[in-house]
Amino acid sequence: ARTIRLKDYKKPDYTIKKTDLTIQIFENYTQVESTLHMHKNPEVVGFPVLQLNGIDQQIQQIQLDELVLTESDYQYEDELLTVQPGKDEFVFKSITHIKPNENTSLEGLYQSGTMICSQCEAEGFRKITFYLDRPDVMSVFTTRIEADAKQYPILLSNGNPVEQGELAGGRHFATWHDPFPKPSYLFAAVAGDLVRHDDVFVTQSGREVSLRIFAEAHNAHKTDFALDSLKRSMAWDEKRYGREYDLDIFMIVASDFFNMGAMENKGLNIFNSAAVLASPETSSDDRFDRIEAIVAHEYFHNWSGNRVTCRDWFQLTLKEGLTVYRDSQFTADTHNATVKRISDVDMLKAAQFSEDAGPNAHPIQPQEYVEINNFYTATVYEKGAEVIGMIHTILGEALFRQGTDLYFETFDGQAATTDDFIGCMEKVSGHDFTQFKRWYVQAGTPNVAVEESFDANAGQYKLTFTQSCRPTPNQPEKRPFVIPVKMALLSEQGKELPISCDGDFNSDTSVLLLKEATTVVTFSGLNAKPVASLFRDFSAPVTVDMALSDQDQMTLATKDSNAFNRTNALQSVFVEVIRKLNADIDSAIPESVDELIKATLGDGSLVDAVKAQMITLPSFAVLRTMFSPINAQALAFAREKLKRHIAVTFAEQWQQLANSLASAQPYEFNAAEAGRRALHGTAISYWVSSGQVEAINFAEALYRAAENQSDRLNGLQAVLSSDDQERSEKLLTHYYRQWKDDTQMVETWLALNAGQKSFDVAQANALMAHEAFDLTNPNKVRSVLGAFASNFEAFHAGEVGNYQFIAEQIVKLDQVNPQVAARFTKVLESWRVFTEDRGVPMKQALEMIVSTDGLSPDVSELAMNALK
Ligand code: B3K
Ligand code: ZN
Repeated sequence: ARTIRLKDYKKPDYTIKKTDLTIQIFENYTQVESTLHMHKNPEVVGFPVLQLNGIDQQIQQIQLDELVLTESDYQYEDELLTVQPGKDEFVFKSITHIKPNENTSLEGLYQSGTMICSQCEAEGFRKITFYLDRPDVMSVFTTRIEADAKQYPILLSNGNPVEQGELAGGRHFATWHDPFPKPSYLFAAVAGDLVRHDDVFVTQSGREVSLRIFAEAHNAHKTDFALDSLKRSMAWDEKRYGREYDLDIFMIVASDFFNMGAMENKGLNIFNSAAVLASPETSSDDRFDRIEAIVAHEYFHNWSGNRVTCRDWFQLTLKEGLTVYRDSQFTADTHNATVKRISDVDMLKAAQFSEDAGPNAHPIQPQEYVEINNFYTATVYEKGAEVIGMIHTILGEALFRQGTDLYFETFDGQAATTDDFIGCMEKVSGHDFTQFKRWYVQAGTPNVAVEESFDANAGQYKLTFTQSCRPTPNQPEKRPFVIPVKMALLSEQGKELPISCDGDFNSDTSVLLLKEATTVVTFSGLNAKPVASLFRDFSAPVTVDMALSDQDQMTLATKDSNAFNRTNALQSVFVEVIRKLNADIDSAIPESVDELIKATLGDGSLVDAVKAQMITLPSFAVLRTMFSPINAQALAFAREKLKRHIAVTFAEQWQQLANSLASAQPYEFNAAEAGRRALHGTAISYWVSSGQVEAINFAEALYRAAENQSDRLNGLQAVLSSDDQERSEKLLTHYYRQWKDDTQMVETWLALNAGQKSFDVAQANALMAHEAFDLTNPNKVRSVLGAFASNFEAFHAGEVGNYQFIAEQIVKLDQVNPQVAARFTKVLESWRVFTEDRGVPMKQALEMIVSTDGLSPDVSELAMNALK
């Protein structure tokens, strides 16, 4: 496999002004006829050969203008078709056959249940037809689809419908035209027997947009929430970013077989059914949250991604970082900004910090890749969004908005770069982002060590910030980052004090900028040592080391007016206790833990959702990024011991909350209600963990009486986390019986099984042999293997044979679906951080993978890097 490098980027020799496709779907194959109106780039001298990408194309005919080429006139090898046009302007035509029903990679055109659908990003279009399959080639598409009218009554593609009609032999056709030039990765086609749900959105300028969601019959009753989320997203983007929708139709199709969450194809989004279908009976609050965010994300791509797209795949974060940032603002505006920030940062720490610390670490703008699909990562997405967020933090809302306005205006209809985006921010603000841009090219999570000192006589408080960043692959040394520190100085009572200092501090935004390896800032006019509340709202994606007195820590954890920082301070106390228990399981649990829980539960100013986030112990996914080496079993025992301590100490309160937070009202999804249920679930979980029989009876009763999925899971998960194996099994059997005909509920059932503390290889094999399982369905695979691998107590603290098992599954899955298989190799990459008892078998499992013949570039790139 070849390595692609950013520094080798070259404009294309040819472009495609117009693309006309005729896709004829037959029983065992599909014929694709493609007519490309091509131009030579005027800057190019002579007549270079034309090389089109194409994978698994069975050539029927190749034509240049009127001339049908014979086999000696073209070459098709190594996924490239080479011809010699010898003209400035010409029409290239190809007729090829492809096999969607044999395409298990779910990239290109493939069969999903009863329908045929497409997934092209990043490089799937070349599996549909020969093309210049790169994002800087933008073309106007007209697509005609022909298929059996009974089997595929619905035929969809991008843009507007222009014609439809009947054909001989029970067949029919539909033609779609998309007036907006787009790269091939945004192409989509769907054929199926689908149920359609309609709605209407009137844009700010008064245009009516027809909204349509399509799903197979078994999923069709769950589309209301997505339609509603879509309308709210459309209104929000107008208000917050001035972005209006451009076509007359916006369509969403739900597919049961999908590699990721969803895809922003122009005017025709295709969604993983798990990321779009919701109902109170079958979707928990978390699921509602996620669906709303993904619908918004894909919709927002219409501007940040489609109208302005990426020049090349090294610019991926240009659209993904920005769009994640936009969807998180949408969620924050719609529900509760603090709750959203806490959960985003939690997810960043869990998924991105570990990536940044591992052998596949890369900057948000990678400099090279073998398989681009491996770079749709937490780094490019979530850290990319943090980088956009830092720009917002530095400039403030007004200038940031001017910058995005300028960006959308200037680059509309173009394929842009991250430099183009930053250039707009510089232009509107006059701020120099040269040094800031290091965030784009340097990998790794910076650490900021902070030291404080107070001079009582002078009334001066001094902070010394020292930043560093550990080496990452190919980057042994880093230059200092620009780090925005949103901050306050607090009195012991938690009151914010006025700031006067000699640092690069903006008093409008309360942001201090660090630019050097070491920055010393002196704050004056203080009568007593203040308590520093630094990196408020997580103003930079860094780790912070600061030794705080117990008293200051308590002030922050109970009184900080910034709820994010208050939560963070409280969680740090838990981490330190777990650290001690990890070193010595018999060490005493300090009283501060009890004081903090008490203070938090008794604080009437906190909303339920934040309370729940505050008192829930840090997940293993977050904890593991803070330990080196990780002794899996010691860490599991340590966390469990702290959990039991809190459970037992406050058993009475948990019982009381379990009762008082119960509600018989019909389900409503909103911030307050979801928050109530989150705190309810947390209380039940602690109560059950206290070991009281009443608690587990309560949880079972809640499960049985539940009329919505959130209550059901609050009860069921508490039972599953108990030691009562028999009861757990009984309830899981009951659940499956009741819901075995509901796709999303079955996926959840698989994940609940694989999420049990006692889950092991024998059970994994049994689950994969179950009628509910299907190796060709990514949701099912993720529900079993994904849930097992992220179940720290079972996977890492359980049998070491788990590593060999997952390696075998990766090798097997790689033959079916390389993209999904590659995701699982990441489970093993952190072998160096574990103590030898786990580290060695993890490494051996990777070696087994690497020694397998015929691996995909997807899996081999990640597995080989992990061993380097
Ligand atoms: N842009 C797609 C992701 C494509 C992944 C290709 N392997 C969905 C999204 O980020 O919105
Ligand atoms: Zn995206």
